[in-house]
Amino acid sequence: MRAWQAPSVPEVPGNGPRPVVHDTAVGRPVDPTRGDDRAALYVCGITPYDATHLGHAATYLAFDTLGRAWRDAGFDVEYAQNTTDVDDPLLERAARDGVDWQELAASQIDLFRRDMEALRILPPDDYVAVTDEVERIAEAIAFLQETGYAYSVPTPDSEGDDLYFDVNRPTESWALGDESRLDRETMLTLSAERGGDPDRPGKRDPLDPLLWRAARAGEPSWETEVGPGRPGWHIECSVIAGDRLGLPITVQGGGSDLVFPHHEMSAGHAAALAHQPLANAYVHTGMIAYQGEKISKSLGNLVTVRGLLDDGADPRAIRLALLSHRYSDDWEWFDGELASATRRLATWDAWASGGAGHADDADDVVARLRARVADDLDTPGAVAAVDTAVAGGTRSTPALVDVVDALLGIRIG
Ligand code: 5CA
Ligand code: ZN
Repeated sequence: MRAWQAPSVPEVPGNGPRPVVHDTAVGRPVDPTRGDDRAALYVCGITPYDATHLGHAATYLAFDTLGRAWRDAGFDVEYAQNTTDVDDPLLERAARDGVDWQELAASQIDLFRRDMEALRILPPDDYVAVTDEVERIAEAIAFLQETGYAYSVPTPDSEGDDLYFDVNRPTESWALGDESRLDRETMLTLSAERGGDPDRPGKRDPLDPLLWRAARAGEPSWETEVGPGRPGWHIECSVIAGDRLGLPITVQGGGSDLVFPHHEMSAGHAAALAHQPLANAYVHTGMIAYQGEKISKSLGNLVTVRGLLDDGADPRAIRLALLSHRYSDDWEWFDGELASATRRLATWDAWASGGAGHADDADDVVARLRARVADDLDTPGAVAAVDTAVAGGTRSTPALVDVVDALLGIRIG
């Protein structure tokens, strides 16, 4: 599927350091490339049923920053992202609003593309709609059936049977790691809250996730080798990541609401399909809140990128406001943040178009910016380094203006 228009990224002389990022599986920053000069990034994409909110924007911006840091360090970056364009929340929203689910998905994907473009987020090389991959996913599920990892559960409301993944079957250790190991009660609660069905009768283990939903009247379905139906959630990301990037990928990314069950189960599927870890590292962004609650399509407390732009926000200021927070923190958006980012940007613009000041420490500022971003994407530290240069009378050399653009994605001047 078409992604979106790539922003220009200036070449800056020299290279930044190899980035480290916090790996949820081990609970500390790691260099997930492990000495390789290629970095393969998979980031879980949107479920397209409502506009891009600031939480989504912050998440894609964090991985955009990682991609920029890798490029700056000299890596070849390959980036894939899915869009969950068939799933219960999308179908429920379409039914609620009396619109066609495919039209709803197409219009929301379009909006997402425009928002990503406005924010100058680097597009994935492979932007993959789940509806285009149903055959491949079904093929993988058939393999899991043959190898004993998948089993069917009696499904009275369908001619076929739903298929589930047996979480107790893989012999390799595929959990995200001891660091993120949750107690069973928490896993059951999270599974119920995040798309799972622990109470479904007939499962071997309440935590077993759905791989394939057999066709139901009034629901979309595809004719495949595992019968008519549609894919479950986690398997889509395992199959797309593995097919497009090869396992193990360097980083599996998404918001912290995806740690369990989504990334955990996706890793389990990769273990069963390929006897490989899904990823060298699992990187998670914090949850952005607004008015005291996590921003969420289902809660409806949305601050959307489109809404801010329509109110006249400079997209660079939205970017700068988001970059002023640490990606891994949970934080709350206050309405004043945009105004303060807009003021900061005006100072930076004036500085970049001024050309006065001393140039002798400009290279140190370039190095400091690179070091901050490579250190677990410390963008607040990078923003502070620019502030210090602006306030301290450092001249805005072309290399300095370019590195702000290359790493922070903000063209000033
Ligand atoms: N389609 C699935 C992933 S395969 C999905 O989670 N879609 S989503 O539209 O619900 O979320 C898209 C991305 O935004 C996910 O990485 C999710 O973790 C992240 N996200 C959602 N809400 C927030 C929030 N309030 N703050 C930060 N990130 C968020
Ligand atoms: Zn995903």
